Amino acid sequence: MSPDARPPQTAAGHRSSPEPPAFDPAVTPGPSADTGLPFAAAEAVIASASSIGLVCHVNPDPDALGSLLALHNALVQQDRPVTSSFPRPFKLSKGLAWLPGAGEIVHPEHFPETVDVLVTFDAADLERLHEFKHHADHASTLVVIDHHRTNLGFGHVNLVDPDAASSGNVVAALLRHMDVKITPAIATCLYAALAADTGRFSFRADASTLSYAAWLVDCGADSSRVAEEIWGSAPLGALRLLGEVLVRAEFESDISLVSSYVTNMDLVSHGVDRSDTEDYVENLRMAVEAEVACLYRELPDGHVKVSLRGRGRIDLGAMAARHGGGGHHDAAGFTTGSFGHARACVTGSLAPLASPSPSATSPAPGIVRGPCDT
Ligand SMILES: [Mn+2]
Repeated sequence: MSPDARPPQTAAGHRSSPEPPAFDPAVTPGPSADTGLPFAAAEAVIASASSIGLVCHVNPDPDALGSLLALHNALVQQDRPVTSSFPRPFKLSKGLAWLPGAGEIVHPEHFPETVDVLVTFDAADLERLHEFKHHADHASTLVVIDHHRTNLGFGHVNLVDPDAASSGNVVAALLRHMDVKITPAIATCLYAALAADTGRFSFRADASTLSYAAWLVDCGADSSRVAEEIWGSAPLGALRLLGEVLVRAEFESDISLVSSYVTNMDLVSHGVDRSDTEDYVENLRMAVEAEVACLYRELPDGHVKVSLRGRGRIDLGAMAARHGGGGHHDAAGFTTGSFGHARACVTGSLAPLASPSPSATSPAPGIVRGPCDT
């Protein structure tokens, strides 16, 4: 964004204004007109659609749900024919169910068989949409909104920006093109998306991200409630189980891995919903001894979901992709058949990175501590 593109500051840009501040491209990051993304095409197909479906990936996180709800609320505001959903098990954690518009999301069985335009959020590929893959295959126009580097653009119109801090940033840019008034409800959804995908402003937290966050708060985003509901609250059983998971943590120094696990029986014995364990891996990631943190979680069908977190020196997104999953450089995951196989996949992928080079005494790439190259 060139500084020259900054529009004249208006009264609407000040906090004392009763109106939301103008969308300021100088402080609103994410894709802008000069990134070449087809915002005009997305706007046109949405404007002319006879029915619009919005879906995000399975087990929505705050970015998936927040980016979906931001556009959902905007389209409701414009009286557009929109229906929103996400795949089974169709369960939101308590920390997300309060987000504005969440109560209007319909169960997959009530989603129209076909829609004119289907918009997907934060899903790097069709598989992440589960049963909505069918709808994606049959929609007259498929619009893909995402920021995963592994997203190759599976839609007719692809708003995919790997440099965007969250999928919500891409939605914000689209809303700007659509000239949508950013209400407190929309701002809160976009803020939740941004806060989550920056690790609560721990990474990708450059000046433009923080300016964008401030702009959302100016627009009425309830930043305190986002912090309290999503990260500041948990059922006691979930905290007790987290304690057990941390006590179980193992450290394998040769591959610089800290790992632990959650079984279905753990959930039963503590009365915990699976969605309440989504962030456990973030606690493991804090272990300063390890380059990689890994949490294995058993799924109802006995498969195991592997969540990986890193410190910048190993491309976990690429590693997860080799096992049929995906994600970002420092946060990725995949699903596989059993605890034993999951563990073999992870340790087998890390071992070559940890082995000393046969021709040199220097540490192997990927494990060496040094300047982060990401
Ligand atoms: Mn995301």
